[in-house]
Amino acid sequence: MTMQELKTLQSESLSHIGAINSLKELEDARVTLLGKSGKITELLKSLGGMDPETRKTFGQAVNDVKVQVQSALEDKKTALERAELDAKLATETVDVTLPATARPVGKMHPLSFVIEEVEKALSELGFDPVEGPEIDTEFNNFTALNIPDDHPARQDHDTFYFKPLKGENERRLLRTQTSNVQVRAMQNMTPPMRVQAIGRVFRCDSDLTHTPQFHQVEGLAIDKNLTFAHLKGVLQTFLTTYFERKVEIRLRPSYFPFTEPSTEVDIGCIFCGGNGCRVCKHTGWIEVLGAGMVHRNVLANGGIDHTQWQGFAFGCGLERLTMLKYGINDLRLFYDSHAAFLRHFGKPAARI
Ligand code: 2U9
Repeated sequence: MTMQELKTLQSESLSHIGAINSLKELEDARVTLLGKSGKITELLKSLGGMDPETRKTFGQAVNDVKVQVQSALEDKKTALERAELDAKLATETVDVTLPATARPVGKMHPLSFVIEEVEKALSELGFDPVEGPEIDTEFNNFTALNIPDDHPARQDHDTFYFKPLKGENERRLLRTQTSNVQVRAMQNMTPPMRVQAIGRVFRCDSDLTHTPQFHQVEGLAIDKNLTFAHLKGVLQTFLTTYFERKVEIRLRPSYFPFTEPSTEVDIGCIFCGGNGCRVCKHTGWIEVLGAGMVHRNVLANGGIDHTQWQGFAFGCGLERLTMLKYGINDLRLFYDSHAAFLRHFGKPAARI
């Protein structure tokens, strides 16, 4: 090939590459010029048979052509890919003015958000949430709480017992109250302590006002010089925060094996303001929880010296608290899984 012919090959190749409009054509051009048997590759191969002088000048010229063609191919490739992407983006633009598709969003079950409200109210009073198992031993559920062996609450018809496993000498059960959590807390922590336990409890009971599974919150405080007055103050603040209004409280003497003295706590009826209505059965008062000073046997079972420390505790059913605050009049609604119930009483989930 003469120098002139090489110049022609160069200019034709560059103008051909310049006119290419697709990546496929560009690849064809690359193969034709620079592929294994491409025109420029063949020229480079033919250099071997030339005399040294010609090889030097002609070889240099072929190499220049190769470099220019390579660079033209690369520039074209970049330009074509860019054009392809621009075209794709142009067809995929989103019309942000279109109305969004409505997506149904679930609601939070009233019990779930009451659990959050109660946990927050008690945390503000310094009660740290603690957790424990729903299946526990008779000791942690009953014995540690000073509930005697012959106490009716232990009877088979109140408690779900498991068949003992081989080699197990103590029966296990579904906890009947969350107190097993505080028993474990007393054994594992050192006083002073303030803990709250919220969770599911189980009793073999089912009628209009009882379900076999329900939820409780219990609080336990252990400190030096704790008195009934501290308990009353905590309950007054807790109930005021939870109901988000001024509530009156009334303490009536009561009996629980795990507290001494014990009390049942009423709030002034939030529906009639104390004048008497169906909810408060015309008494002006609604019972909301039980409480008392922790029995010395219970402190001892938790490894705590009753001559040094005092404790108070309280417990209440969360379904009842929820019904009172949100005006739900049938306990069974909580567990029926009716979408209409959730639509009405549920809380819209927080948008993320
Ligand atoms: C420990 C020591 C004491 C928790 C308490 C009550 C009173 C109470 C009932 C309310 C309605 C249960 O859901 S309900 O049926 N609870 O009246 N609970 S004092 O006392 C404790 C707990 C743990 C170690």
